[in-house]
Amino acid sequence: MTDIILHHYDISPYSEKVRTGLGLKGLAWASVELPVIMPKPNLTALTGGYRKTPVLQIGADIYCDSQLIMRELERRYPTPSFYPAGHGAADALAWWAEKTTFSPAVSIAFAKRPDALPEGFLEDRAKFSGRNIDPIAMMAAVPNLLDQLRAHFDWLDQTLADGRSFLQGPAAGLADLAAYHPVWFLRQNFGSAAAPLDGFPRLLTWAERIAAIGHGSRSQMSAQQALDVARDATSIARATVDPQDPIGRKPGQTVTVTPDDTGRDPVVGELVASDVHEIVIRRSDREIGEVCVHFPRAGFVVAPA
Ligand SMILES: N[C@@H](CCC(=O)N[C@@H](CS)C(=O)NCC(=O)O)C(=O)O
Repeated sequence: MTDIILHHYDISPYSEKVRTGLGLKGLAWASVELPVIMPKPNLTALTGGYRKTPVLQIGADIYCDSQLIMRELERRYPTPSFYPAGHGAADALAWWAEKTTFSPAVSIAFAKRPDALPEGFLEDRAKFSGRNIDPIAMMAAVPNLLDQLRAHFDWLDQTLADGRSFLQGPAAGLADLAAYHPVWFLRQNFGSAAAPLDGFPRLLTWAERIAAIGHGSRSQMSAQQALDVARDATSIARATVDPQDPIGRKPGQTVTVTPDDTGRDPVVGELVASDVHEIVIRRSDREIGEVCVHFPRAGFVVAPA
């Protein structure tokens, strides 16, 4: 049986980024299907309140946010690498691409495909984003969202202009997978040449190449089985001081960790380890006992509890 458990749902773009990452590394993994809207009691038992999709579980270690999930997959399974052209630029490119195109892509689908949304979805996403979601205003915003996507897609398309297969050269990497998932979502909802992708044939061919990577080897697991795995395992995290921490945080301190954009549910725990790109906190749940929850640093607020 595989140790890798992905908590996700099929229509989630950020999950598609991770599923394709698992495919690129040729990994076997267990799929736990999450509800698309709250409540998600089995997930929050593991995370302590973090509700976003996807979450990776390996034993009693819970990795939140696709940024950190990809980092952990790279650490545990370095070959083939998500970084065929090195670190730094790949991470920055990934951050820019998904942060600028995910929100317009999903907003267009929410406005134009209400038929595809489950009951209670817009109310749930209003709470999730902290904004009022009005279907009429959403529809009125579509032309501008298409303009925004077209501008960003053009930059991606220009990057492929010299005939390279992937954004940073001949091999697919993190930047491709991050740029791909909003494109995938548009194509899922509006067909393979969905606007404004129809203006970018190079980008469409690139998307086909990424789709061909696949998802690795997926098997089913129930949420209860995943909780049992967490309960029966011990975390791999070890107390580590970050000598460069800008405000001198130390293992043993109680902190909250909260996303700085959407789904801002704080998770409270005892700091175990941290560095420039990761913070690990330990928490206890009545049903599963102790787990360590891992978060990225970029995009998260760490505060004393
Ligand atoms: N920065 C997060 C973003 C994740 C995200 O926004 N995921 C969406 C689904 S693709 C989500 O959580 N939606 C609300 C939900 O599933 O409850 C990541 O990289 O994982």
